[in-house]
Amino acid sequence: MAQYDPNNIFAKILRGELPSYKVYEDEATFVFMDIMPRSDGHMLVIPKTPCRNLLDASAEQLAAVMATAQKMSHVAMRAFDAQGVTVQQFNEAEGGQEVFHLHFHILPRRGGDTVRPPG
Ligand code: IU
Repeated sequence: MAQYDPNNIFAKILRGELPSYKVYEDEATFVFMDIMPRSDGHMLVIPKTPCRNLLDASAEQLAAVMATAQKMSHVAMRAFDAQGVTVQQFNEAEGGQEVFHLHFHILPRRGGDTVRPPG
């Protein structure tokens, strides 16, 4: 597996070098709106520390990111008026990953909708 690239887009967002629409942050995680939403209210949850994907994540990073993913699922239900939530995560290009900083997609769902495919 390739090394973590500190100049990936999400690392630049974390450093404030690129703008993002921030939803939430705590000491270990950061949440922002996906720039190409695949459902209304599509959010991305990322750790603040370097991590390429699930394959190199530490137990601490996973615990923090999953706790925030649960919080954001409640946000999706309440603030984005969802009736359900899809959580997605991709690893390496062959697994569908495009940005190589660990992230979980939080996709608010409503009756009869379809999540648009990535890309
Ligand atoms: P993936 O899980 O690596 O396939 O998805 C990357 C996501 O990052 C994708 O949904 C993009 O729309 C999103 N994104 C973004 O929110 N802001 C950006 O500047 C870039 C990608 I580049």
